[in-house]
Amino acid sequence: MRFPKDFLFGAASAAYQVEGAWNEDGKGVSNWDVFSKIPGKTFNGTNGDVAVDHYHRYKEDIKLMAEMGLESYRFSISWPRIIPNGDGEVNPKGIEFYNNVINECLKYGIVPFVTLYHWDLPQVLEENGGWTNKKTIDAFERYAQVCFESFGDRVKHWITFNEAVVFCSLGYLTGAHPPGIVNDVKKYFQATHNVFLAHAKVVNNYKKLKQYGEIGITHVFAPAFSVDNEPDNIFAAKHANEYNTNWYYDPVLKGEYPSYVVNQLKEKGWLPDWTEEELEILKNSADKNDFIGLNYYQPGRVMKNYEPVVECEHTREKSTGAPGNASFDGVYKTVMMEDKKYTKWGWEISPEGLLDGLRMLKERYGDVKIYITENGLGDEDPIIEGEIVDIPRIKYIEEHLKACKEAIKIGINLKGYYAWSVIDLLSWLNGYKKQYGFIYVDHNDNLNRKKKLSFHWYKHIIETRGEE
Ligand code: BGP
Repeated sequence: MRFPKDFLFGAASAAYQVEGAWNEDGKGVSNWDVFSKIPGKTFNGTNGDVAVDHYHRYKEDIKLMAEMGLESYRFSISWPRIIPNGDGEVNPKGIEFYNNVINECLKYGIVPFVTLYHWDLPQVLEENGGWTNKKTIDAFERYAQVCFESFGDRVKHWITFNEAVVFCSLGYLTGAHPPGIVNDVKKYFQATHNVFLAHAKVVNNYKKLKQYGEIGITHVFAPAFSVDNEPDNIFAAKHANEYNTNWYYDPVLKGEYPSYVVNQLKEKGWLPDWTEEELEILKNSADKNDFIGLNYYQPGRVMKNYEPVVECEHTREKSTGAPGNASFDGVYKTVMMEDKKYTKWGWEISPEGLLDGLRMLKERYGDVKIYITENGLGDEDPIIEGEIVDIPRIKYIEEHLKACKEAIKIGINLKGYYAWSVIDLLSWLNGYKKQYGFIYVDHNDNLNRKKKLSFHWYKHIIETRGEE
């Protein structure tokens, strides 16, 4: 079987992780510009001030993407580059930069797939409460509108937010992302609600513009599975799915919150402040979503947590995504299992988990259109005689594409696959050592680009549409 003609083969990046030029051409300061300079917050103090200098090298990078035969490039717009202080003046140089990127993609027939928010919030808004402040929703609406009006004639695929679960939980529960707040459960849930509301409003606004493109949101997709058949552990996995999947997917796709979680939040005093009118907005916008984007790296292997809930010490290492942590409410914990395979950073490699998870989604949300908006292997790539021989990455993506094919065969409405990442870039908490790209960046030699083995392999996959 070949992948259907309308299935998009893509690869992704995010502004803060590739652009650099953090204070050039009128760009405002982002929360990450500030946070990454606080000692101990990032790996060895790495930050995105220069990143891989995509801001100055986008032409060279997009040319390489074209050479690879990439059909679509998922990238994000930096909000503070467009509106430096969050809700004030628009920066013409910022508009110009993304016009250039978009036009460069189109020149080669590469479809731009644009994320509006991949975590770099204007610092001024962060200081005013960030996503816990409802004023941020208004500012986001305006920023999105500026983007639609400036680029919507050429951009036909929009993602509002990338991975709300990550920036909200790491921002307000573990403190590993800005604003670096620890164990504030009330704020965590408030931030999630505000994000869903901002998403719903922006979807409504987009539809009113009649630009005839598509819009959706990208969520982490980490379906939880019980480690065994023990009822306690099965319950723990259900609980994890309620909090990490249903809480995020239901308000978007069903327009309402899962009652299991709502009831518990009520009891514990963690329910976000919301109005009837806001809940109505969620309800009315649900069927306007054109797709859901899934970032799939690994499933969760879950068991009941028998240890008492203690205020645990939060470290950067504990927030980097490897299993082994108790949930914030102490109900379950994620564990590593002997019979599973893991990356060097402890992330499980499980193409089966993707397929099983997609089945779960279909059961709950029906035939919603799906893009895999991120999937890939973080590795320290082997260099042999000057060549980057990233065979483990090829194997990883090959297996996950196989799972995608299976999914299509069983009737999942899957329309595209975006490898993370198109080029080596900054990992938020792991610096530059954790590589994901098809294109290598030499940090010892002027950030020069070099094609990895996977570059040629992915080109072949795209050319043959994955025929085996
Ligand atoms: C996702 C983010 C990406 C990217 C990826 C890999 O959560 O959307 O921006 O960072 O994970 O993560 P890491 O760099 O931690 O390995």
